[in-house]
Amino acid sequence: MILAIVVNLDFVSQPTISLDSVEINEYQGEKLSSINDFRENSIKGTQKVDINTYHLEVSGLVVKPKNYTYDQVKNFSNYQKVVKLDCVEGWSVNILWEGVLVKDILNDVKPLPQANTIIFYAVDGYSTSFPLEYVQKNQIIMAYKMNNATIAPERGFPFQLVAESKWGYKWIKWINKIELSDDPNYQGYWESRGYSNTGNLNENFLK
Ligand SMILES: Nc1nc2c(c(=O)[nH]1)N[C@H]1C(S)=C(S)[C@@H](COP(=O)(O)O)O[C@H]1N2
Ligand SMILES: [Mo]
Repeated sequence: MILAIVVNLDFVSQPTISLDSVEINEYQGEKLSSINDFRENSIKGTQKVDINTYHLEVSGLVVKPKNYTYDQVKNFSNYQKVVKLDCVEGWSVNILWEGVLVKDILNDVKPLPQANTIIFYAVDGYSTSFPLEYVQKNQIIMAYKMNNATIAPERGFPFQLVAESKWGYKWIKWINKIELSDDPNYQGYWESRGYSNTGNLNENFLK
């Protein structure tokens, strides 16, 4: 009898498990592209990241280098906005992104005064960099959701950078490391193959 009561209480106190939302196609009256409208042209194809062993390393010229789990990254304040990604190949996608601000992560690790460049690395060996100012003066998001749904493995799970005002090759997927550096001439994967380092949308992407 007592046992039955204990089992009952146990049942009542089960925590609520929130399930992931499905993709939406409109946000505040604005039509969104589908997450299937992207073209898959990643340098090594889809990367499968095991979230149980995943860490985001934030290191280099910082006071407190850190390793974050997926949940620890998601625990920073969450932001969402609609931004269009333009690939140099001529296609584009308008997506509702949700994620954390890169500058909130930086406030946690505290860049040293001589840091002037931020380099992002991904599990496929891809990398790209920006002047530190770009992420400090703008609301640059590292996204874990697209159109309300968790980013799919082929789209960059766990994180894709929403590099607004920059060409698609700056929107690094499968991010696993952020490095603060004093080398403004660092060249990422496509940048070292002839693409401009600034990658500004209003400029030619070829150097
Ligand atoms: N890690 C990684 N990130 C990447 C790439 C890549 O090959 N590897 N390709 C870039 C390019 S060229 C574009 S246009 C966008 C497009 O995203 P998609 O590959 O999901 O279409 O991702 C960018 N991020
Ligand atoms: Mo691209």
